[in-house]
Amino acid sequence: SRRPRVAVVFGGRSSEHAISCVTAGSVLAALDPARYDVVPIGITRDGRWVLESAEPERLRITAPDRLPAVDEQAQPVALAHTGSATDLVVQEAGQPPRALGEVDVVLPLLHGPWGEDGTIQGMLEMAGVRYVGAGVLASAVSMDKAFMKVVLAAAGLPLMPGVTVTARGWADDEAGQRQRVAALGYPVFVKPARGGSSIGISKVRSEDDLAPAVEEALRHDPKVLVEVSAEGAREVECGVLEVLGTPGGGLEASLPAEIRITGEHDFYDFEAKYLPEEATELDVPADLPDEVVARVQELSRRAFEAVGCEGLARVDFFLLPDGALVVNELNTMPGFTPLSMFPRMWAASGLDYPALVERLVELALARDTGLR
Ligand code: G1L
Repeated sequence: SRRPRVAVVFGGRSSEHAISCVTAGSVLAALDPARYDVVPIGITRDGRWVLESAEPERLRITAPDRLPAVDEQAQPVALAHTGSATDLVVQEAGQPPRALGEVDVVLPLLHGPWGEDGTIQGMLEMAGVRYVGAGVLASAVSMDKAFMKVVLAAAGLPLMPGVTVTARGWADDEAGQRQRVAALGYPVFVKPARGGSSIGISKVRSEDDLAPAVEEALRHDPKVLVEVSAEGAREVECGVLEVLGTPGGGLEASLPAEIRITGEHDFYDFEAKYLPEEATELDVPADLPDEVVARVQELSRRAFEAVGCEGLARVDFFLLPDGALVVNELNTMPGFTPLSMFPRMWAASGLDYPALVERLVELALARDTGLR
């Protein structure tokens, strides 16, 4: 039987275009060509799909001022129905369209709008193509911090108290919104509801500083989440993977890791996240008592289930000074280079990077599309 054809889709119309390219470079290098027929597909910054070179070398970062990007000159490619199957079709200038063959599974390495939010998942559902990771609803829910909290709260998971403020609500009744926030108690974090990285987030210590923080966050999203700050908390993360061949059953949780913020950073902000050596210390696995590890793993599986994730998720926690654990957020598309938390937590748990990628592909291949 032929090797499954795996399309790795990356780049995209996102501020994290380069990160997606670097991630694709790692994933492409990890996929065994003897097992899989790997097809790299780039999405340019303006949203065009192109057939990328099979050479992952060019996606590496060679210098800080030379970030990789999808090749704008590469040939256009499309997913198209050709009778019974969904094929990849390349369009060379002045040539008739050329079919590359049926796609068995897509690995969508895309961040933010048009990728992580359920849009590409919906496109693939309609085309009847299997893909790695969360489906439409779970992707969309976990992209929106306000909806994520509603879903996690309804499942009884412990969370920091918070309120949402919309652009309309703020314009119509700023005083009312200030009261809702004051009822939480300061300090609070003000965050745009959507958007992957920490852009637009600020910490507010008193009511005097609330308005500029809300207005800044509203510049990024018409919906803003205001949450009580987890003062003095430790930040702990945990990876969850579905177990192949145990429908309705198995979810495996990794050993947790801890992010220790060193230096000046108040929280795991944009700078700290992308300058890890300077601002943060990553403990993989985290130095935690067995009983705390067990609680983190149990809450991680419950959060995965509450959001209706598939394949994988990373669940982030605060461990409060009184010992309570609260869920901060759930990520269906976590950082995914070999140096990122999710792969490192699994490596510490006995699953190395190539084995992790293979497990995700095999989970996706085992899915039922309902179409064949
Ligand atoms: F396909 C998976 F496994 F579901 C998957 C997809 C995307 C895992 C991790 C990611 N992450 C990313 O694409 C990114 C956060 C690197 C995008 Cl910038």
